[in-house]
Amino acid sequence: LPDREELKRRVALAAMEELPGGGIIGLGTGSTVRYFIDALGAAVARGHAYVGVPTSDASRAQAAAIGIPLLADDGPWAIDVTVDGADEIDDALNLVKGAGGALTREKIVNVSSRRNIIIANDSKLSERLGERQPVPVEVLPFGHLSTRQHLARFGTPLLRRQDGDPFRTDSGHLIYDLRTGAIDDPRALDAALHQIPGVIETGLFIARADLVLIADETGVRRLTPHG
Ligand code: A5P
Repeated sequence: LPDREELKRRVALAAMEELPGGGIIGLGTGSTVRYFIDALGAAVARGHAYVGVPTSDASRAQAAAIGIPLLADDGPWAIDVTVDGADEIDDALNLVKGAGGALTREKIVNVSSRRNIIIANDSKLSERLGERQPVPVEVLPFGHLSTRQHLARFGTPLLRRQDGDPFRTDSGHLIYDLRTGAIDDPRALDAALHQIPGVIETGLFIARADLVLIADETGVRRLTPHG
């Protein structure tokens, strides 16, 4: 049986087959996308004219090290396809993202892309978002304990930590992981969270996936928003 890493590799290779022969490619973040960036680098080495837009310093460093040409962080970019991971995926292909802390850059790149492909394995599928994952919320450090009080109206906010210290995003912000339980209306929750001053972005990606590729032991399934 294929192990978890082999499933990540397979679904990343399946995403390669969805790409045009060249163009501007959004590079997501996470352990699944790492395999995709490696494969894209191999394609560049074979002569394909791909240019990347990374969603994190980690993905930028990985892509640069294997010779993928990259655009600057400022944008604007005319991205043909972005390939990214996800932490939870519902039946409507809405997503929770941000377990890696890259949610804001990921959302900016996602909405700058003509097409968005999500790669994951079947452990990420949920009937309703929030069943298994908290919603990451990126917040400004200034006044974050006040922001936290507002977040607490929607669930239990937990300040993300790393090695004992508050986790900092690539942009220097904090993350609250908001445990909500199963979310009835993810679009409404996303809108409500955006009303809180200090909230920069949420990990709820509503109707932002054009294709979801799911790896399991039997192969790679293609899920599209309209079935
Ligand atoms: C990064 O902030 C996240 O949105 C990732 O896309 C997500 O955590 C997927 O990561 P894995 O592929 O490692 O599960």
